[in-house]
Amino acid sequence: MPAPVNRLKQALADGKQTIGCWLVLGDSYAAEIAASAGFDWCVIDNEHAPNDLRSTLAQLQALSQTPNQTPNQTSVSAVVRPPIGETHILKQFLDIGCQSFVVPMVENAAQAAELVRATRYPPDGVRGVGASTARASNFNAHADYLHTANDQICLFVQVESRVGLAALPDILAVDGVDGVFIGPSDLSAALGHLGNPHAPAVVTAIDGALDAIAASGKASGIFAVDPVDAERYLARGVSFVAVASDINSMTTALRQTASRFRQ
Ligand code: 3PY
Ligand code: MG
Repeated sequence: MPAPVNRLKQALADGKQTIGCWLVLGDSYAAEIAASAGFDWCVIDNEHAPNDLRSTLAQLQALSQTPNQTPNQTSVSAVVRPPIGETHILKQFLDIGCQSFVVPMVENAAQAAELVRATRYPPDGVRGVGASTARASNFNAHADYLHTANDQICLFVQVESRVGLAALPDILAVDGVDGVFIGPSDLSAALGHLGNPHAPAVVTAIDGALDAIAASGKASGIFAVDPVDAERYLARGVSFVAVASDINSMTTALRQTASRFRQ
């Protein structure tokens, strides 16, 4: 049996637009709730959330076992954001069964190419071989895993700095990079507008980057939990839009309820 088909990679290659939820509570109960809500994917965030390998594993298990609210009741696609794009860190996430990644702070083509190699077995890459004892191969039940795993990797690199923006054309040319994800928070800080991703200069930079990604034929992604932003990016054709986060949904709902009944 081959490696599981990566439905997110397939959807993006088919030019579909997808929506997802960012998981920052670091909790498999919350992941289960998000998984059933009807998103195409959930990102388990190890950069800005209290996650580690074990909490990520628990969330991957929750996501894979929860049918979503779409008509065909498939499970949601799981994506991991590592804290940083290091080969040994990606290796661990790969072995616990993650096939899709959003890697923060990628600033040049060499770094992007290194990430492609980190996520592929030789001869295409440098991924260490230990899948026979790993969840990734369903504990060796996927007998053809080693020879099919490379084809099912979906890799987004994040561009969210001045240097990264300048290198965007080179990054987009890297074979094996499926898409580029824009981080509005870090990008606004890099452009001198810390905390203000709606500053005109930031919006112009984001729109220019999204145009360049679209022209390359690769998938574009962005974090946009403000619904007005999300609608704008979806209308622009962005293919991987984070329209929610578990913490944002929880804080918004709880604060609204508390304030309504306190009056
Ligand atoms: C950013 O906005 O900087 C991000 O990385 C989105 O999570
Ligand atoms: Mg960021």
